[in-house]
Amino acid sequence: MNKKTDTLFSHPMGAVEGFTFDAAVVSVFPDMIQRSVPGYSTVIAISGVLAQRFSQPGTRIYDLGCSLGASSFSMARNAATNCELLAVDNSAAMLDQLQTILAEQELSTTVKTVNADICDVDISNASLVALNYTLQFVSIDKREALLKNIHQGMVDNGVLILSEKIKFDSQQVDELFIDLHHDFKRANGYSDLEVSQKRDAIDNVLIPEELDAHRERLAACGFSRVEVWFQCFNFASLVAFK
Ligand code: GEK
Repeated sequence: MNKKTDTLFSHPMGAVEGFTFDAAVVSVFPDMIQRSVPGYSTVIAISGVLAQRFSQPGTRIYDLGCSLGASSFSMARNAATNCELLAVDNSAAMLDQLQTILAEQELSTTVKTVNADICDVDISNASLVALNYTLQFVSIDKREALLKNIHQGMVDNGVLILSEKIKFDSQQVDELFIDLHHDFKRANGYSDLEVSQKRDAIDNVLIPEELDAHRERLAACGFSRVEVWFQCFNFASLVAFK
């Protein structure tokens, strides 16, 4: 996979524009997400472990907000027989690059790309759905309808993986984890300027919520059980069972 170094925010930008998943971001995306999201590799690898356990033969797996397909490939390589994986993203630039990467893969699971808003996608016959760092980009008022749609499109014993940046009810803890996240980015080679300009760009684009808000919404959408299986600072991953 493309590993060009992310230097998009390394020069002073004056007014920083809102972050979008355009061609410039796509060209550095694997490096950007790896150096910016604590636990990213773990979440990708464990998505495959969860696929091995919970995907069911002859069903669909959805990767909603697939970007360059890291979660898709991890799940596809570990899926039950005759699964079809739908990799959905509304960034045409991401999906163009994903098609190129897909063409180089040999997979026994069929992977189809879908250029659409995840809020408009028809979900059916799904045994496994991944929302790895994507729900955070959907406006809060649309999140419940999306999760209800996912729940109703799942087969019995369907599983949702939900990975998100989160916030905390204690301001002290919230500030500490934001600081530690920024320390993590600096430890991965980002400068103070890059950290601060990226923060400005992502503000109002990525809206984190508290874990309790996720738990309550998932329960309201019909999921019978929700567990946090991973957390590092202000990034967490949950599994929700139909
Ligand atoms: C991974 N899951 O590597 N509809 C469709 N796609 C969307 C929407 C939407 N409404 N909003 C955002 N996206 C991936 C990483 S990245 C996370 C996911 C990050 C897409 C957006 O275009 C981008 O590709 C992805 O969600 C978020 O496992 O960059 O922090």
